[in-house]
Amino acid sequence: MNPAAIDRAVQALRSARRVAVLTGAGVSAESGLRTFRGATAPDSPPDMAALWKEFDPMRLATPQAFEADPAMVTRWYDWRRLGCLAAEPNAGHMALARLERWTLSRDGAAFTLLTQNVDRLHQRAGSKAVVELHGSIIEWRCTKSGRRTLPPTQPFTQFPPPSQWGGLLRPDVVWFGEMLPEDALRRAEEAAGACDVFLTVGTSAVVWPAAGYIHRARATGATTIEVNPDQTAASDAVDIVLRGTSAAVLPAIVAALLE
Ligand code: BJW
Repeated sequence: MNPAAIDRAVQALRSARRVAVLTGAGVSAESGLRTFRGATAPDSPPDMAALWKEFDPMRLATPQAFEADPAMVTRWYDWRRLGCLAAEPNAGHMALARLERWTLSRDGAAFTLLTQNVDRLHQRAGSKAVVELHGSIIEWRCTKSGRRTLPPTQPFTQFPPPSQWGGLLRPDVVWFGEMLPEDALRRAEEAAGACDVFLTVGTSAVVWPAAGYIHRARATGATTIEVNPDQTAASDAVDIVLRGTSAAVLPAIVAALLE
Protein backbone atom coordinates (compact mmCIF):
# COMPACT_ATOMS: atom_id res chain seq x y z
CA MET A 1 0.00 0.00 0.00
CA ASN A 2 1.23 3.47 -0.86
CA PRO A 3 0.58 5.81 2.11
CA ALA A 4 0.85 8.95 -0.06
CA ALA A 5 -1.80 7.63 -2.46
CA ILE A 6 -4.05 6.63 0.46
CA ASP A 7 -3.65 10.14 1.82
CA ARG A 8 -4.68 11.68 -1.51
CA ALA A 9 -7.74 9.43 -1.64
CA VAL A 10 -8.68 10.38 1.93
CA GLN A 11 -8.32 14.10 1.14
CA ALA A 12 -10.55 13.71 -1.93
CA LEU A 13 -13.20 11.91 0.13
CA ARG A 14 -13.03 14.53 2.90
CA SER A 15 -13.79 17.32 0.47
CA ALA A 16 -16.44 15.38 -1.48
CA ARG A 17 -20.18 15.74 -1.01
CA ARG A 18 -21.31 13.19 -3.58
CA VAL A 19 -19.57 9.82 -3.65
CA ALA A 20 -20.15 6.98 -6.10
CA VAL A 21 -18.55 3.55 -5.88
CA LEU A 22 -18.40 0.81 -8.52
CA THR A 23 -17.59 -2.68 -7.30
CA GLY A 24 -16.80 -5.95 -9.02
CA ALA A 25 -16.03 -9.56 -8.23
CA GLY A 26 -12.66 -8.73 -6.61
CA VAL A 27 -14.46 -7.27 -3.58
CA SER A 28 -15.91 -10.70 -2.82
CA ALA A 29 -12.70 -12.64 -3.51
CA GLU A 30 -11.67 -12.37 0.13
CA SER A 31 -15.05 -13.87 1.04
CA GLY A 32 -14.01 -16.97 -0.92
CA LEU A 33 -15.99 -16.22 -4.10
CA ARG A 34 -14.22 -16.62 -7.41
CA THR A 35 -13.69 -13.71 -9.77
CA PHE A 36 -14.51 -14.04 -13.49
CA ARG A 37 -11.25 -13.00 -15.09
CA GLY A 38 -8.82 -11.44 -12.68
CA ALA A 39 -6.42 -13.48 -10.60
CA THR A 40 -8.09 -13.91 -7.23
CA ALA A 41 -4.92 -13.58 -5.16
CA PRO A 42 -1.29 -14.44 -5.80
CA ASP A 43 -1.39 -17.29 -3.28
CA SER A 44 -4.96 -18.46 -3.89
CA PRO A 45 -5.65 -22.21 -4.13
CA PRO A 46 -6.43 -23.77 -7.55
CA ASP A 47 -10.16 -24.02 -6.74
CA MET A 48 -10.22 -20.20 -6.60
CA ALA A 49 -9.21 -19.87 -10.27
CA ALA A 50 -11.21 -17.25 -12.17
CA LEU A 51 -14.53 -18.71 -13.39
CA TRP A 52 -14.09 -17.83 -17.05
CA LYS A 53 -10.75 -19.70 -17.05
CA GLU A 54 -12.60 -22.91 -16.22
CA PHE A 55 -16.05 -22.30 -17.77
CA ASP A 56 -17.10 -20.87 -21.12
CA PRO A 57 -19.25 -17.75 -20.55
CA MET A 58 -20.95 -18.18 -23.93
CA ARG A 59 -22.25 -21.61 -22.83
CA LEU A 60 -23.42 -20.38 -19.41
CA ALA A 61 -24.04 -16.64 -19.22
CA THR A 62 -26.13 -15.84 -22.28
CA PRO A 63 -29.87 -16.18 -23.03
CA GLN A 64 -28.92 -18.47 -25.93
CA ALA A 65 -27.09 -20.81 -23.55
CA PHE A 66 -30.16 -21.01 -21.29
CA GLU A 67 -32.37 -21.73 -24.28
CA ALA A 68 -30.02 -24.45 -25.55
CA ASP A 69 -29.44 -26.22 -22.23
CA PRO A 70 -31.51 -24.84 -19.35
CA ALA A 71 -30.68 -27.83 -17.13
CA MET A 72 -26.92 -27.31 -17.35
CA VAL A 73 -27.15 -23.53 -16.96
CA THR A 74 -29.44 -23.64 -13.92
CA ARG A 75 -27.34 -26.39 -12.30
CA TRP A 76 -24.27 -24.15 -12.61
CA TYR A 77 -26.11 -21.12 -11.27
CA ASP A 78 -27.53 -23.11 -8.36
CA TRP A 79 -23.99 -24.20 -7.46
CA ARG A 80 -22.91 -20.56 -7.48
CA ARG A 81 -26.04 -19.40 -5.62
CA LEU A 82 -25.27 -21.82 -2.77
CA GLY A 83 -21.68 -20.54 -2.67
CA CYS A 84 -22.91 -16.95 -2.35
CA LEU A 85 -25.35 -17.87 0.41
CA ALA A 86 -22.58 -19.63 2.34
CA ALA A 87 -20.12 -16.73 1.97
CA GLU A 88 -19.79 -13.94 4.54
CA PRO A 89 -19.07 -10.25 3.86
CA ASN A 90 -15.39 -9.37 4.37
CA ALA A 91 -13.60 -6.30 5.70
CA GLY A 92 -13.87 -4.60 2.30
CA HIS A 93 -17.69 -4.89 2.24
CA MET A 94 -17.81 -3.64 5.85
CA ALA A 95 -15.59 -0.66 5.04
CA LEU A 96 -17.87 0.38 2.15
CA ALA A 97 -20.89 0.27 4.45
CA ARG A 98 -18.97 2.46 6.93
CA LEU A 99 -17.94 4.82 4.14
CA GLU A 100 -21.62 5.24 3.21
CA ARG A 101 -22.56 6.08 6.82
CA TRP A 102 -19.60 8.49 7.16
CA THR A 103 -20.44 10.26 3.90
CA LEU A 104 -24.14 10.60 4.73
CA SER A 105 -23.38 12.02 8.18
CA ARG A 106 -22.42 15.27 6.44
CA ASP A 107 -24.80 17.95 5.15
CA GLY A 108 -25.98 17.66 1.55
CA ALA A 109 -24.16 14.40 0.98
CA ALA A 110 -25.09 11.62 -1.43
CA PHE A 111 -23.71 8.10 -1.72
CA THR A 112 -24.39 5.40 -4.31
CA LEU A 113 -22.85 1.95 -4.51
CA LEU A 114 -23.05 0.54 -8.03
CA THR A 115 -22.24 -3.14 -7.90
CA GLN A 116 -21.73 -5.64 -10.67
CA ASN A 117 -21.85 -8.37 -8.04
CA VAL A 118 -24.85 -10.65 -7.80
CA ASP A 119 -24.00 -12.09 -4.36
CA ARG A 120 -25.85 -9.58 -2.08
CA LEU A 121 -22.80 -9.36 0.24
CA HIS A 122 -22.86 -5.54 0.21
CA GLN A 123 -26.41 -5.52 1.56
CA ARG A 124 -25.50 -8.15 4.16
CA ALA A 125 -22.59 -5.92 5.28
CA GLY A 126 -25.01 -3.02 5.87
CA SER A 127 -24.75 -0.98 2.66
CA LYS A 128 -28.09 0.68 1.88
CA ALA A 129 -27.85 2.60 -1.40
CA VAL A 130 -26.91 -0.43 -3.51
CA VAL A 131 -27.68 -0.53 -7.23
CA GLU A 132 -27.42 -4.06 -8.63
CA LEU A 133 -26.27 -3.48 -12.20
CA HIS A 134 -26.16 -7.18 -13.07
CA GLY A 135 -29.08 -8.31 -10.91
CA SER A 136 -28.89 -10.94 -8.19
CA ILE A 137 -28.25 -14.67 -8.11
CA ILE A 138 -30.10 -14.91 -4.79
CA GLU A 139 -33.43 -14.13 -6.48
CA TRP A 140 -34.73 -16.07 -9.49
CA ARG A 141 -37.47 -15.14 -11.91
CA CYS A 142 -40.16 -16.85 -13.95
CA THR A 143 -39.46 -16.96 -17.68
CA LYS A 144 -43.21 -16.67 -18.37
CA SER A 145 -44.51 -14.04 -15.94
CA GLY A 146 -41.26 -12.23 -15.12
CA ARG A 147 -42.17 -12.50 -11.41
CA ARG A 148 -39.31 -12.78 -8.93
CA THR A 149 -38.95 -15.29 -6.12
CA LEU A 150 -36.50 -15.96 -3.31
CA PRO A 151 -35.90 -19.72 -3.52
CA PRO A 152 -35.21 -21.76 -0.37
CA THR A 153 -31.59 -21.94 0.73
CA GLN A 154 -31.43 -25.70 -0.05
CA PRO A 155 -30.24 -26.84 -3.49
CA PHE A 156 -32.90 -27.04 -6.19
CA THR A 157 -34.09 -30.58 -6.85
CA GLN A 158 -35.12 -30.09 -10.50
CA PHE A 159 -33.13 -28.55 -13.31
CA PRO A 160 -34.37 -26.25 -14.68
CA PRO A 161 -36.50 -25.48 -11.62
CA PRO A 162 -40.22 -25.14 -12.47
CA SER A 163 -41.96 -21.87 -11.65
CA GLN A 164 -45.25 -21.67 -9.78
CA TRP A 165 -46.37 -19.22 -12.50
CA GLY A 166 -46.11 -21.73 -15.33
CA GLY A 167 -42.68 -21.00 -16.79
CA LEU A 168 -39.18 -21.99 -15.74
CA LEU A 169 -37.04 -20.32 -13.10
CA ARG A 170 -33.83 -18.61 -14.17
CA PRO A 171 -31.42 -16.58 -12.03
CA ASP A 172 -32.33 -12.88 -11.92
CA VAL A 173 -28.91 -11.92 -13.29
CA VAL A 174 -27.97 -9.99 -16.44
CA TRP A 175 -26.40 -12.19 -19.08
CA PHE A 176 -24.25 -11.02 -21.99
CA GLY A 177 -26.42 -9.40 -24.63
CA GLU A 178 -29.21 -8.61 -22.14
CA MET A 179 -30.18 -5.09 -21.10
CA LEU A 180 -29.38 -3.97 -17.59
CA PRO A 181 -32.44 -3.15 -15.42
CA GLU A 182 -33.81 0.26 -16.44
CA ASP A 183 -33.91 1.62 -12.90
CA ALA A 184 -30.31 0.53 -12.27
CA LEU A 185 -29.17 2.26 -15.48
CA ARG A 186 -30.94 5.47 -14.48
CA ARG A 187 -29.47 5.51 -10.96
CA ALA A 188 -25.99 4.70 -12.27
CA GLU A 189 -26.13 7.49 -14.86
CA GLU A 190 -27.23 9.94 -12.17
CA ALA A 191 -24.57 8.90 -9.67
CA ALA A 192 -21.68 8.81 -12.15
CA GLY A 193 -22.74 12.05 -13.79
CA ALA A 194 -22.93 14.06 -10.57
CA CYS A 195 -20.30 12.79 -8.13
CA ASP A 196 -17.19 14.46 -6.70
CA VAL A 197 -15.39 11.17 -6.07
CA PHE A 198 -15.78 7.93 -8.01
CA LEU A 199 -14.19 4.86 -6.47
CA THR A 200 -13.77 1.72 -8.60
CA VAL A 201 -12.99 -1.40 -6.59
CA GLY A 202 -12.21 -4.99 -7.55
CA THR A 203 -13.32 -4.81 -11.16
CA SER A 204 -11.37 -5.51 -14.33
CA ALA A 205 -13.46 -2.72 -15.94
CA VAL A 206 -13.92 -4.61 -19.20
CA VAL A 207 -17.68 -5.19 -19.09
CA TRP A 208 -19.92 -2.44 -20.40
CA PRO A 209 -21.88 -0.37 -19.66
CA ALA A 210 -20.54 -0.68 -16.06
CA ALA A 211 -16.97 0.22 -17.05
CA GLY A 212 -18.25 3.31 -18.82
CA TYR A 213 -19.32 4.90 -15.54
CA ILE A 214 -15.67 5.36 -14.54
CA HIS A 215 -15.02 7.37 -17.71
CA ARG A 216 -18.32 9.22 -17.34
CA ALA A 217 -17.40 10.33 -13.80
CA ARG A 218 -13.97 11.43 -14.91
CA ALA A 219 -15.41 13.43 -17.81
CA THR A 220 -17.72 15.26 -15.42
CA GLY A 221 -14.79 16.29 -13.20
CA ALA A 222 -14.88 13.73 -10.40
CA THR A 223 -11.69 12.49 -8.76
CA THR A 224 -11.45 8.85 -9.79
CA ILE A 225 -9.78 6.29 -7.53
CA GLU A 226 -9.06 2.63 -8.27
CA VAL A 227 -8.55 -0.07 -5.63
CA ASN A 228 -7.21 -3.27 -7.17
CA PRO A 229 -4.15 -5.49 -6.68
CA ASP A 230 -3.63 -5.58 -10.46
CA GLN A 231 -3.59 -3.28 -13.46
CA THR A 232 -7.04 -3.00 -15.10
CA ALA A 233 -8.55 -1.52 -18.25
CA ALA A 234 -9.30 1.62 -16.21
CA SER A 235 -5.95 2.04 -14.41
CA ASP A 236 -4.51 4.52 -16.90
CA ALA A 237 -7.68 6.62 -16.85
CA VAL A 238 -8.04 7.15 -13.09
CA ASP A 239 -6.47 9.89 -10.94
CA ILE A 240 -5.37 7.75 -8.00
CA VAL A 241 -4.36 4.09 -8.10
CA LEU A 242 -4.31 2.13 -4.85
CA ARG A 243 -2.63 -1.24 -5.44
CA GLY A 244 -3.86 -3.74 -2.88
CA THR A 245 -6.83 -5.88 -2.02
CA SER A 246 -10.13 -4.30 -1.06
CA ALA A 247 -10.13 -5.94 2.38
CA ALA A 248 -6.79 -4.24 3.11
CA VAL A 249 -7.10 -0.87 1.35
CA LEU A 250 -10.72 0.08 2.10
CA PRO A 251 -10.50 -0.33 5.91
CA ALA A 252 -7.27 1.75 5.82
CA ILE A 253 -9.12 4.56 4.01
CA VAL A 254 -12.06 4.45 6.40
CA ALA A 255 -9.78 4.37 9.45
CA ALA A 256 -7.98 7.48 8.20
CA LEU A 257 -11.31 9.25 7.55
CA LEU A 258 -12.49 8.51 11.08
CA GLU A 259 -9.26 9.69 12.74
C1 BJW B 1 -9.38 -7.88 -6.42
C2 BJW B 1 -9.14 -8.81 -5.45
C3 BJW B 1 -9.21 -8.37 -4.15
C4 BJW B 1 -8.98 -9.82 -7.29
N1 BJW B 1 -9.49 -7.08 -3.89
N2 BJW B 1 -9.66 -6.60 -6.15
C5 BJW B 1 -19.22 -1.75 -25.44
C6 BJW B 1 -17.99 -2.19 -25.86
C7 BJW B 1 -17.72 -3.56 -25.93
C8 BJW B 1 -18.67 -4.50 -25.61
C9 BJW B 1 -19.89 -4.06 -25.20
C10 BJW B 1 -20.16 -2.71 -25.11
N3 BJW B 1 -21.42 -2.58 -24.67
C11 BJW B 1 -21.96 -3.80 -24.47
C12 BJW B 1 -21.05 -4.73 -24.78
C13 BJW B 1 -21.26 -6.21 -24.70
C14 BJW B 1 -21.09 -6.77 -23.29
C15 BJW B 1 -19.65 -6.53 -22.84
O1 BJW B 1 -19.37 -5.67 -22.04
N4 BJW B 1 -18.72 -7.35 -23.30
C16 BJW B 1 -17.31 -7.21 -22.92
C17 BJW B 1 -16.84 -8.49 -22.22
C18 BJW B 1 -16.50 -6.91 -24.14
N5 BJW B 1 -22.03 -6.23 -22.34
C19 BJW B 1 -23.26 -6.70 -22.23
O2 BJW B 1 -23.67 -7.60 -22.96
C20 BJW B 1 -24.15 -6.07 -21.18
N6 BJW B 1 -25.41 -5.76 -21.74
C21 BJW B 1 -25.58 -4.71 -22.56
O3 BJW B 1 -24.67 -3.95 -22.81
O4 BJW B 1 -26.87 -4.58 -23.04
C22 BJW B 1 -27.07 -3.68 -24.13
C23 BJW B 1 -26.80 -4.46 -25.39
C24 BJW B 1 -27.65 -5.49 -25.68
C25 BJW B 1 -27.42 -6.21 -26.85
C26 BJW B 1 -26.34 -5.91 -27.66
C27 BJW B 1 -25.48 -4.87 -27.32
C28 BJW B 1 -25.72 -4.12 -26.17
C29 BJW B 1 -24.45 -7.09 -20.08
C30 BJW B 1 -23.24 -7.49 -19.32
C31 BJW B 1 -23.60 -8.62 -18.34
C32 BJW B 1 -22.39 -9.17 -17.64
N7 BJW B 1 -22.76 -10.37 -16.96
C33 BJW B 1 -21.80 -11.02 -16.10
C34 BJW B 1 -22.45 -12.33 -15.57
C35 BJW B 1 -23.52 -11.98 -14.52
C36 BJW B 1 -24.18 -13.19 -14.02
C37 BJW B 1 -23.24 -14.11 -13.30
O5 BJW B 1 -22.81 -13.79 -12.19
O6 BJW B 1 -22.95 -15.18 -13.84
O7 BJW B 1 -21.44 -10.15 -15.04
S1 BJW B 1 -20.24 -11.38 -16.88
C38 BJW B 1 -19.25 -11.03 -15.46
O8 BJW B 1 -18.41 -9.88 -15.73
C39 BJW B 1 -20.23 -10.60 -14.38
C40 BJW B 1 -19.51 -9.46 -13.75
O9 BJW B 1 -20.41 -8.63 -13.04
C41 BJW B 1 -18.86 -8.79 -14.92
C42 BJW B 1 -17.70 -7.90 -14.56
O10 BJW B 1 -16.66 -8.63 -14.00
P1 BJW B 1 -15.82 -8.02 -12.78
O11 BJW B 1 -16.72 -7.85 -11.62
O12 BJW B 1 -15.07 -6.86 -13.23
O13 BJW B 1 -14.87 -9.24 -12.42
P2 BJW B 1 -13.48 -9.68 -13.11
O14 BJW B 1 -13.26 -11.09 -12.74
O15 BJW B 1 -13.46 -9.33 -14.53
O16 BJW B 1 -12.39 -8.78 -12.38
C43 BJW B 1 -12.10 -8.98 -11.00
C44 BJW B 1 -11.10 -7.91 -10.60
O17 BJW B 1 -10.89 -8.02 -9.19
C45 BJW B 1 -9.72 -8.03 -11.25
O18 BJW B 1 -9.31 -6.77 -11.75
C46 BJW B 1 -8.80 -8.47 -10.11
O19 BJW B 1 -7.48 -7.93 -10.23
C47 BJW B 1 -9.50 -7.88 -8.93
N8 BJW B 1 -9.26 -8.54 -7.66
N9 BJW B 1 -8.85 -10.03 -6.09
C48 BJW B 1 -9.70 -6.24 -4.97
N10 BJW B 1 -8.97 -9.23 -3.14
